[in-house]
Amino acid sequence: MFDKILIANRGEIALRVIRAAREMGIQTVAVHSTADADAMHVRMADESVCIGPPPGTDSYLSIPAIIAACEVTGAQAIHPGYGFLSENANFVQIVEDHGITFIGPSAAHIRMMGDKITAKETAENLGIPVVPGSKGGVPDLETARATAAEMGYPVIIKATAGGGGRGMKVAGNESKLETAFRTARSEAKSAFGNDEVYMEKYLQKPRHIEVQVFGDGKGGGVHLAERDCSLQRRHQKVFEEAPGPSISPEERARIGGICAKAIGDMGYSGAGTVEFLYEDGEFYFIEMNTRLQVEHPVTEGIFGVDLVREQIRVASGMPLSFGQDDLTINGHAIEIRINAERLPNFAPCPGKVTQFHAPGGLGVRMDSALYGGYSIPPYYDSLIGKLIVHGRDRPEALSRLHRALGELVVDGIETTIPLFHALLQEEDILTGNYDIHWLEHWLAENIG
Ligand code: MV4
Repeated sequence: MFDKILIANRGEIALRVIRAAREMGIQTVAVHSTADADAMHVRMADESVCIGPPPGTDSYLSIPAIIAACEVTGAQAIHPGYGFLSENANFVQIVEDHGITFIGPSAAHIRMMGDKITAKETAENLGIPVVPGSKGGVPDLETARATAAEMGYPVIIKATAGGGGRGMKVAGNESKLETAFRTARSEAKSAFGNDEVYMEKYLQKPRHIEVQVFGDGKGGGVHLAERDCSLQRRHQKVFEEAPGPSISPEERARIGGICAKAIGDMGYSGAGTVEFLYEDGEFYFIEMNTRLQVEHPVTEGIFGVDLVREQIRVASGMPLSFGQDDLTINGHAIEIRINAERLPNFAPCPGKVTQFHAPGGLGVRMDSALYGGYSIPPYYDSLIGKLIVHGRDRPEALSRLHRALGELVVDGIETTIPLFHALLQEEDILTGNYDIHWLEHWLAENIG
């Protein structure tokens, strides 16, 4: 096991990793920009290194600065958190070339899943059900026309180098195809420097269901059920829950088993998420994320396992602390993401937090790097905390969320807290009756 690890991140996820490491008796090194000298992750770590000026590109994304911080402090491994360098295959290669362990999958697996066509082909070859679509890339308009005619409209055009919703265009019929195709290509070119696109049948009312998986790097794989993350605004998740309220135990065992076997067969190492669209009782693979996700605590809540601890164990060559048969779901968990944003437009709203009070009590977890008197810098994303609740069933988790939300105090800045007070009054939220478009429709009718 490692003696010391470096956390190449900030905010709540840096705290999350420090906490797991400390419970394992591992020393921690925080890195920070000059804007984060007073940040909680710097205070909570055993040591810290300033790695550059405020913009992320000059600090949390600076590979030389992070490698140097490892060498200066003697950290043996790097945990990337999410975002920043967490899915950068070149970074992983450089880390390993310096004799440092990356706490995450191999550069090859990250690269494979970063290319969305290769990801889909790989998934299909491993027996995972995928969305019907083009075979590989769609090089020109004639191919696009032929592919769409064959599978039927509506279709969606996606960037091969994309993911997370950037560079997608929907065409409802043939007259819309040319514009959609050209726009998708030019947006892909400017956003990713790669204009390759592929095409899929467009699913109109799916849910976003993602399966948490873990590979031991030695051919073994397990799944930890699914999360329903359908409630999103502009491809940013807002509310996530586990297990999915629309998924039966039989469906869970089937899709989970397929994913666990695939992850083992790939020789995958560490935590991953297999993303599906779910419609009319069918799962359709869209992408795989090769990192720990923001919403991992809901999975931790229902299984009672520490996913970061398992990531560190696997990276150090140890086995997972559980097998599939040790994993049983206990109750229900919900996470809400609290952003420093002003409604109705969700405009970022950094500034000084004059008062902060985190809720507590049975089944309540608040992951946040806030403290009273902290000034939220304007350079990074606007997530300031995650409130996670657990209950014996979904209604208990919902009433606990309502109660905990009432205890939460964040003064001095605008936040998205009022959104959740409103959402918890909605019948569709209370019954779990929502799809990927529900929140955007609700916002259009109720907010601004
Ligand atoms: C789709 C789709 C419908 N049909 N693919 C958006 C993010 C990216 N990960 C995939 N996305 C979608 N892919 C097909 N074939 C609809 C979406 C989509 C979406 C997916 C998940 C959660 C929210 C979403 C909001 C709009 C569109």
